[in-house]
Amino acid sequence: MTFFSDVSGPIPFASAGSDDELAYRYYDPDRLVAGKRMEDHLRIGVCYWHSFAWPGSDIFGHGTFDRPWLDPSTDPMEAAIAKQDAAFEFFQKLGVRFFSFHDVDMAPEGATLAESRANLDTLVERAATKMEQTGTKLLWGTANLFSHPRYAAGAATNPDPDVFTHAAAQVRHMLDATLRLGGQNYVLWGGREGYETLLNTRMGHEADQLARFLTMVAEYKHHIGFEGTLLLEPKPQEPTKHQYDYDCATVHGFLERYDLLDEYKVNIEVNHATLGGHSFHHEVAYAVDNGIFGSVDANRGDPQNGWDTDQFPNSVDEFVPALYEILRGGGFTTGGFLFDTKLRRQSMARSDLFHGHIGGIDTLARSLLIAAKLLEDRTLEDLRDERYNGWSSDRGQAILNGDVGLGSLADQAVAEGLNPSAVSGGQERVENLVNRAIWSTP
Ligand code: XLS
Ligand code: NI
Ligand code: NI
Repeated sequence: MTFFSDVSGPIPFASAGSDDELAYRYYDPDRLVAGKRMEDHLRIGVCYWHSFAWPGSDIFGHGTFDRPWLDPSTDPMEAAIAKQDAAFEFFQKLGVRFFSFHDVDMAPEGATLAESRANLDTLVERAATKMEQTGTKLLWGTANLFSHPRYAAGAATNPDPDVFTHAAAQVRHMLDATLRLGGQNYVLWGGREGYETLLNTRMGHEADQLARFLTMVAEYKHHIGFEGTLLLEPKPQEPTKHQYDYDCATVHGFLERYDLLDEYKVNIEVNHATLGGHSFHHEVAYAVDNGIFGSVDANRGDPQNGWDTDQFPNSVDEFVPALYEILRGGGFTTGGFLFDTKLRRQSMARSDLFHGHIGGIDTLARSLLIAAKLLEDRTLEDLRDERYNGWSSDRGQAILNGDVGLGSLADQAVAEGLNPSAVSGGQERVENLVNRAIWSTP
């Protein structure tokens, strides 16, 4: 059965002047950017959950979307098969290489863990065939440890070790499934790993539990020979009032504390960065500079409200600086840009899924071109080099290498009558340089 018959696909690349709405203006997979194909830079993926498993419901209202595969009167396995067909038809027509899913997005939960496992195995085998036929790849797999009521008080951080054990079963199975499908990463987003009130919470105990869980996951990964990257996805809150994986710096500190830095990197979501009071640029720069950058969930929030609206990215201004840091760090290895994006509830037509993705992908493609130019021209690097130049002096090196202590350094300052003058940070100038690169890149 065909679900997107209005769109023939694959979505073509058209020139910037074309008025075809179902075409890319900047995303040209084979175009070389800084010596690498655009497709290999961006590694675009579509998410199964918001795009195919969600009917457009919100906390005040029912689903609005035209998604025949979600018809509740259909047998759950048949519905899951139709959903998979719709998803793969969409991936192919959109012309992107990757996708991601949670266990429960792909297959219905059974009455027992064994039944859920059997359902998932059936759908995973079917996905494997489709992936082979279409050349689609799995960017990452993950387990949903937040929707079922048993996880209301957390999965790994639940006060009940039986819930921890249930979560372990789900993750073991999804790691097996991710390995089976040649997944490039495995993600853990701890939506309920946090607290609603500290009055009933042992925070230290929960941190130890989480660390044990993550250690077990890493050991199991090696045990089965999964070579993908394990990724934690920071988010400050929502659905819990406070999530332990608050932001990149918090996750980094946690990994260091529990000796897990070699095993995990981060999956940064744009809208989670802004929810945490940071910019996306900040989170990426932090991760790159601290060697934990892994992958990105590309979406955006709405500045007018404070939650995870997961809208399709449409701001080149927001993505250029982040893409710049990603390129500066050498680009993605196993990661990519996953469209963890939701249509608005009023965007009911199936074709809206294409419009959302096409606009978002073009935003990334154009941002990539601009960021690559900024890096190539050394616009920011020259400026930064100059700004930190003093640190290559004898004094700078002696400080950094630990050759000098506070006392002798202070003695030098006094003996020299040191009185350094302040230098302009030139923020407006550098902002103009970035804007000029944005405006002048065709
Ligand atoms: C929710 C998260 C979630 C993860 C996958 O806010 O973004 O969608 O990416 O569990
Ligand atoms: Ni996400
Ligand atoms: Ni999110």
